[in-house]
Amino acid sequence: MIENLEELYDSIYLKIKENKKIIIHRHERPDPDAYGSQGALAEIIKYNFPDKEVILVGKESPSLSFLFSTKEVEELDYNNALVIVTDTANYPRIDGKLFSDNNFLIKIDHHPPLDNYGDINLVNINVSSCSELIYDFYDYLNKKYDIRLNDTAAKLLYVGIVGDTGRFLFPNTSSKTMLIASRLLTYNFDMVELIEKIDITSEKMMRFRAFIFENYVVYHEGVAYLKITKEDMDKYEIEPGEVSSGVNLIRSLEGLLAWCFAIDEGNKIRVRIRSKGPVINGIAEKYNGGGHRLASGATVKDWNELDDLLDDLANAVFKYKKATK
Ligand SMILES: [Mn+2]
Repeated sequence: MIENLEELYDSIYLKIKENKKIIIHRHERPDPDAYGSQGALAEIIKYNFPDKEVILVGKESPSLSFLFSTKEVEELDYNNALVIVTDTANYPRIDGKLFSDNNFLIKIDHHPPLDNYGDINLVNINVSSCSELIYDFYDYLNKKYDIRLNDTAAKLLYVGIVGDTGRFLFPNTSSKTMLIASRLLTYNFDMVELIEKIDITSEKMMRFRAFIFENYVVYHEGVAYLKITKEDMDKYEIEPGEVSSGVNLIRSLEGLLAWCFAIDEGNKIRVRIRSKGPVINGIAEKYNGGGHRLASGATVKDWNELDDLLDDLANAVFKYKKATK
């Protein structure tokens, strides 16, 4: 797949050049990388091709809407538009699907490619974030076609990388990630102010963090989980998406190797699984999910099935410990 990257960059560049109107999508419940990759790509296109119309769509997230706002669109807006989707692994998760089969669709993403819904699919799972991938794309275009990056694009890419790497702490952080971050910091934006804004936590979320620390359960040596019921979410007035954002809060627990948050969404229980070594996306796939080797999502039908999933995690942890002793 990697040897094709340059070909993919070229074909996407050609499509961008060919089209006057470009509509860029991201995934539902957007995180900093969804905002960053989507917004930066738009900035790069607008900066280098000022006569193009670039439209950003997607429901706003209250905590990230300071970065830029999106536009309400209708089906008519998609006439003769090129559609690009960033940071979105599968079709159902695309936020806003008013485009049709007539629209040429490009997927740019860094998740394992289970659903290549695009006419062109630029997927690289060896980068920290979709924002890093957008930077790689830009870097290639810069060398070949003298495409430039502006301050706003640099800021947005930085936000995306910081978000998906947990501030350069998660194992997806590579030396190349750091190099790119370093280059981005040569642009003119206030990094400190930006990170403080990203870090702002609502009071209800602060209280919910206390709930997390109070209620996680050590299931087995190296394995922990947290159950979150609808009542819990009502009590703290938080949404399932906000719960998921807390899954890394317990990662520093001594001895922990794999853990999950199980969130009761009414008709199903969504499970966010994380690991510090054992590969867990096979387990996620067994329970109607998938994802990265060390960060995946699954769905179970009830709490009993969650126990099965936890047993599988305990097994993976046991094998991992034996193999790495
Ligand atoms: Mn991402």
